[in-house]
Amino acid sequence: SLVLPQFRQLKATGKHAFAVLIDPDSVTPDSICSIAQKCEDAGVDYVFMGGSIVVTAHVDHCIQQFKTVSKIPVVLFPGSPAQVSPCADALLYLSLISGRNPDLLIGQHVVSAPAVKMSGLEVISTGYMVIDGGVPTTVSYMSHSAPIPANKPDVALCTAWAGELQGKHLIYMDAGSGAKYPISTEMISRVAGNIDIPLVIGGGIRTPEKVYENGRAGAQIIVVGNAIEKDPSLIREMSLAAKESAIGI
Ligand code: 1GP
Repeated sequence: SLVLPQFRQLKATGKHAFAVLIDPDSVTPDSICSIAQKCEDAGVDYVFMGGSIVVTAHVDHCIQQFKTVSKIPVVLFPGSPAQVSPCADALLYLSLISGRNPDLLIGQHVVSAPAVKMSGLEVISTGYMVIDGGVPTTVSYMSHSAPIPANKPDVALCTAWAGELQGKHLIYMDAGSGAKYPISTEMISRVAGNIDIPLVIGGGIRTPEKVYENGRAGAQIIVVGNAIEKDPSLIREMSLAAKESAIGI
């Protein structure tokens, strides 16, 4: 079944989902099966697949391997058009709306449009916003774009509003992989409480407590990559924390 209606349903019912980010560059065909099994056992809701710089060309293979073990929907979170794979369930069609680099707002989209059309993927138009996480991240370097300052929730909200007004289906606020400081709950609640589309939060989240806080602040989907790569035993508690953060509506 389609992924975006599930995200919208989360927003409508005050429920929250947990997503594990898998960077195809840091897994092997064997290790991906072990991660898939752990995600399956822990009741993970989604797997986001992608990275800022994929040097390997095995995204297809990673997803196929993953799917031999788990039925969890795989959502592409591509760092470049080369990462679009028809094997996934859906594609976050990212436009870097916090940046001012036309290539990442529309240029790469034009180049990849034929491949995206032909892929048959569910395309989820995503307003992607990078928030300053206290360390220069790959995405800010690669995108030639300054992140939104961490202490400017109003700038974040106006950016999210602009994305919503442009017809984006989803807002993804990201402090960047390995961020020193994850996005503040103040900023999350400011944005989540004032938009009508689902909100994804990621970057620098290291504990189940932080996952829970982000859910309480109003994020529909909470994404963790690095911390789980280092310690896969966190998956279960984090997945549970996201579900326990549900807000009765
Ligand atoms: C990065 O939001 C993701 O794009 C996840 O970040 O690897 O720091 O969890 P981490």
